Amino acid sequence: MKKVLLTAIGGSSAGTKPISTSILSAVLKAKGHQVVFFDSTFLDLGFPLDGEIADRVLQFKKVDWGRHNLRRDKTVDAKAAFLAVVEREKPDVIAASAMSDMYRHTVEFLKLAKERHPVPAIVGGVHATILPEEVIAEGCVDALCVGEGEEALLEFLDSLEGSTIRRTDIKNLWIKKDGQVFKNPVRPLTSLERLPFLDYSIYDERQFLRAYDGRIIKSGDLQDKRGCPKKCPYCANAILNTSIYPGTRINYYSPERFVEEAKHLKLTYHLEFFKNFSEDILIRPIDDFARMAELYAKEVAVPFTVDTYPLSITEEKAKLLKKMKCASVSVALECGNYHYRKNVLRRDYDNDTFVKRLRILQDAGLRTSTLNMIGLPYESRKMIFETLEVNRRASPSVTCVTAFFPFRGSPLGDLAVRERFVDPELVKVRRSDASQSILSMPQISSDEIKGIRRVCYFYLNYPRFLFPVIRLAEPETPLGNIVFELLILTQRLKVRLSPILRALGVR
Ligand code: B12
Ligand code: SF4
Repeated sequence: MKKVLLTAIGGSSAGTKPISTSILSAVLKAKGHQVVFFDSTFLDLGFPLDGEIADRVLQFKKVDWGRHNLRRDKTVDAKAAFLAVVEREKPDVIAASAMSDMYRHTVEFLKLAKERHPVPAIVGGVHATILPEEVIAEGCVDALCVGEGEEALLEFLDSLEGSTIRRTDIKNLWIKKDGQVFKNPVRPLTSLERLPFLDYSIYDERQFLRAYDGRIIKSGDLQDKRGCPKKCPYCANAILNTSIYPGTRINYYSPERFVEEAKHLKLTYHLEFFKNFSEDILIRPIDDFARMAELYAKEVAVPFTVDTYPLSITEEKAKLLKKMKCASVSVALECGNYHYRKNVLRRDYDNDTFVKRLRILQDAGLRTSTLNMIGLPYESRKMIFETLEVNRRASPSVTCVTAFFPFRGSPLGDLAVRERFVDPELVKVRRSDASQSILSMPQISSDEIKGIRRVCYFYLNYPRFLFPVIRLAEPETPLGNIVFELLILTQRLKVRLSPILRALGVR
């Protein structure tokens, strides 16, 4: 039996229990290991939480984060808190999970831990999977995991004798030993049916509190499958589906197993909501999906949000989602310019199709939200407005607009660097931030992208004749700030002013 310090350092999504740490904890405990968890979400690492960024631009209905203590605790030194855990618990191994945004913080913390308590450290998650050469080069990293980690981590623990790593041939792992790096191949996909249920017991109670439609609700995070067959060049799946798991990395839970787990989580943690992290819930073949919907409606019936791909939407599946009590479906448009979307983003559906498919969900009584990126490589102001225009037509309940971030290793991220739209060193040290771009391109500056993002709520919801006024609020100049504040004020008073605004054509 080993004591494992599992970490999630540098995350920004309050109200989320990542599937990675939930499943790794469950798997470790099922084999008799002891798990201590360190999560930095509510500690201050110098960047805002996702909800705070969304608030700046009226992305969602406002919620009172402070009332539920969903804010960072600025009175605690995050690094000291981490070291206190390390020194108190004296783990046999540190197992760190990191996406790219989290990676820099994770390494900083691991370095500190290693100075005080030199035990093996293993890193996994999407960053180590995509950029293993970079990760293994860190002095504080002894091993890393490429792809799925359940079995690999267990084998790694079994191979430890004190601080000595005995085996160097564990599939999915790159292991450093005596100055040499052993790079092992990736094993076949995990058999999901054999996994234990997700372990939420490691999380702070605040990680159960999700903001949804202006309310804070007790929510769980789960998946009915892993992976997506597509290879959009800005997404990790472009790499996962080619160099890591050639072919299609898509792995389904059976309807029975998925529903059994959802029911268990609902009852154990008294949940009233779920976020289903499936990348496309509707890709499941119809018979299987119908079976899952029937069972879920009967046994669980907890509302949930989920994502899908526009072309996966059919009337039959939309009705089944409604039957499952699905609360909201997010559908990515990404860019409103058809040629760019098809040829660069490799997403081939025209704007009419997108609007029609969204309408199918809306007609089935489902709340919809669209996902969009702005400031994409080569994108112009005109193209950004095409994106806003398609959203105006589609009229989702929520339009999420995110500034494109060039994640390293993704084909589009690497292209942005090659084209010199961004300094390669900057990409290494900056986090993605939905409200601002780090790209500066000849046709549009990062300030202009940031400005459009700041006022896009108004471009999406106010009549076109007000666009020149809205444009004045884009730059963060004294005049821009005054106009922006006035627009915000208008919005806050919208309920009261709604009869007048309606007369002016404001939605
Ligand atoms: C669910 C999800 C989220 C959730 C939960 C995040 C999380 N930490 O799991 C939420 C909504 C919070 C989220 C937020 C964001 N996400 Co997200 N998300 C996903 C998604 C769709 C599925 C991840 C998942 O749960 N997979 C299932 C689990 C089981 O797999 P896993 O996490 O990879 O973990 C396995 C292995 O990696 C490994 N492993 C993981 N950790 C460890 C640790 C050790 C020690 C070992 C041995 C193994 C190991 O074992 C695990 C089990 O097999 C992925 C898509 C994808 N293809 O991965 C994007 C993805 C991870 N997200 C991405 C992005 C960009 C974001 C955001 C920045 C979006 C935004 N602009 O707001 C934010 C960042 C938030 C933050 N910094 O905290 C990118 C990350 C790219 C990158 N290079 O980092 C991805 C890859 C999608 C994409 N577009 O490419 N996301
Ligand atoms: S459809 Fe979504 S999850 Fe699938 S590859 Fe494209 S961006 Fe990634």
